Amino acid sequence: MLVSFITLLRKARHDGAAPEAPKPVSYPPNKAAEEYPDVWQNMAYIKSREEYDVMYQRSIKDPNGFWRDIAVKEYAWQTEPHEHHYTSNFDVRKGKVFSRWFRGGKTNMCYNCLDRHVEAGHGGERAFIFEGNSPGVQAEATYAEALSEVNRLANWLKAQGVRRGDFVALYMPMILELPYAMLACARIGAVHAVVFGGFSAEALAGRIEGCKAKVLITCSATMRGAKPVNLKAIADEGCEHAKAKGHEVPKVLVYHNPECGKREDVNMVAGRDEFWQDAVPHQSPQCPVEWVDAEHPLFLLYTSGSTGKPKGVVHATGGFMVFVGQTTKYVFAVHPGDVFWCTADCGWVTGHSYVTYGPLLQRATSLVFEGVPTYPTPSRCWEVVDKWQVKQFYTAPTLIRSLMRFGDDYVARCDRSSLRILGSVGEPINPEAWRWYRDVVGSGKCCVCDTWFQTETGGHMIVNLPSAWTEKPGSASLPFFGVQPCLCDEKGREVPGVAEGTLCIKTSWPGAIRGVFGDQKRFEETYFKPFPGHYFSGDGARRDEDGYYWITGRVDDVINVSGHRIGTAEVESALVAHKHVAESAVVGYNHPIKGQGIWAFVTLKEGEEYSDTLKKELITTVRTEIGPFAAPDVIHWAPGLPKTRSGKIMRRILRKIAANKLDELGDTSTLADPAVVQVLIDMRGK
Ligand code: 6R9
Repeated sequence: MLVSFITLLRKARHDGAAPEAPKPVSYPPNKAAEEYPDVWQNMAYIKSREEYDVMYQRSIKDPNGFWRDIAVKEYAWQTEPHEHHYTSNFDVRKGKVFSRWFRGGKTNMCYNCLDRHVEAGHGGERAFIFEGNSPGVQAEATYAEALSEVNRLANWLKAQGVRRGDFVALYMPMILELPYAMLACARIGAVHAVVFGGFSAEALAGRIEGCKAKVLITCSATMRGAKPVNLKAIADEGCEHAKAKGHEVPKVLVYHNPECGKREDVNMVAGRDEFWQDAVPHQSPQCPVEWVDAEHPLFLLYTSGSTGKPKGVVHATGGFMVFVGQTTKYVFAVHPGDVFWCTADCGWVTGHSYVTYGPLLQRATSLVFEGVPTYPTPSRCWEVVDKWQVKQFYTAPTLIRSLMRFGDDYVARCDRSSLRILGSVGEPINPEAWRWYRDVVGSGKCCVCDTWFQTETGGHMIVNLPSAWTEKPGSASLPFFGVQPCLCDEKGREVPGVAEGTLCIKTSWPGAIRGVFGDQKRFEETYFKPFPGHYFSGDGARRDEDGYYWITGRVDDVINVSGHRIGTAEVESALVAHKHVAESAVVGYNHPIKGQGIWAFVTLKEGEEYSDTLKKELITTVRTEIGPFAAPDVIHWAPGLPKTRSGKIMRRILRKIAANKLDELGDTSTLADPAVVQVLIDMRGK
């Protein structure tokens, strides 16, 4: 009786003109709110999944209004964006693919990061903390100080003839001058192209030549732990190679790093090179802001795909600014004055979004760390956390696993009570690392926020908002506002509900890639042709009964064993679940019967010994964690894994070792430690 009455009522509402309000869905009780009371009560902007739902629904039903309201309320514009500012096309079949946000708006990223706060009376608050490679080397900069330094550099750049739309290449270590240089470019409308300090001269040359950089800003040298890296020598070689490719950099600005040798010893090219310390301090600390259209490019960042040479991903000022500011705010529950530490290098997108821009947009204090996490001891990160009272700590699973190897004592000896949010990014986080991160690093009192995004997405796409819902270890959970993910099958059809497929995005979001530099065709072919109508992420994912997304890894890393598709990340996670395993990397190799077999490289924890019994145990672990079909065919002991300086495992190399194609290893010079390759080769068959 009651039921039919409700049905009638609903029918009546449907028949009427007034649109029905979305029915609130109730979810299971949120344990995260109880477990992290301080985050939930005092920090979180979104306190429940219901609250998220309301905001999320509006963000996808009315992206134009949702983002405009935020943009106008929370950011400074010289001219506000039009009422209808958003247009896009993600469907190659309908013509050119593009995204445009905040059309009609004129703004400036640097103004929003610095001037805005200084003008509002917050110039005395800390914008940056610098922690050097050696403990004791440190610096702090207020918003007013950062602004003066940025302005001086901006004036120097202008004096070199750098104008709106010109490219400036940055090849720097993690010192404050790197974010300053990014901000100085943004201030005058120049486009920065940061090249990670771990790249070789050849790679640097390709990028300098690719964007025809008018200026290169670099540094004399840097220390990584006990190891000096002579950046200037690599930069010089890079400039030589770029010249050979047809582009000569007219001007090179060199920051003399006082921690690494005397300035007399730095090789300077007459007429081309100038020391930052000689050139910049003489400039005026005032520099007018160059207002740019919202779609004006903010930066170019090269990223590697599964094929071909690296692509220059282009991001636009307005959209990137609004999106990165909002993800920082909601995902890390950032408030003005919070000390926020993202360990990523500014040479990667995470450093762009969450070292330089995001924290400043939220008037937080961004910590810039030049060193490495194990120097002088594996306690370093937690000592830095205590010293500066870091509230949000954001890193990659690889760092967590590498510190896990050293045991809990290095963590336990530090206080860490300032921590509230522990972020994770870069790869799927295996539940073992997740638990160690939450329970040991965070003493069970911090939210772990897994954040899935890409160079191409600018900012977080799938995230767990802290304490808004219960975390599941290994799942990045739900889409950020305005992001519409979907899973597609191999025919390009969307699969609904609980499902697995290729992760695609249905519509544009403000931080979306605007193009591949100078190559619209490659842009469309890479991202929009594989699944027409969608942005193709290159990742596989699973959606569970609560709508949570579980990233399974790059689709190019999927192994097909006897018709079973197995995510390498799944097997790795299973292996790492074994108590003696520190880390593992799994690749496929040709198998005469199964099509592909599973080859697992396994790094043991300190002090554990290789044995055939342990190999059997590991195989049993995978059999029980996933199923017999996923059992590795080969366990290959790996004292170390070949990783890029950003911590990504170079599976290409592992595949060649597994396939015994040792003459096809390719370039190993960009590895953090190229020597591991020979060690792995020697361990083959052991
Ligand atoms: C931010 C960044 C992007 C690729 C991406 C995916 C992997 C990043 C992840 C993650 C699982 C996460 N990835 N975050 N996988 N969970 N939280 O790393 O950008 O260097 O462009 O790499 O990294 O495979 O496709 P980028």
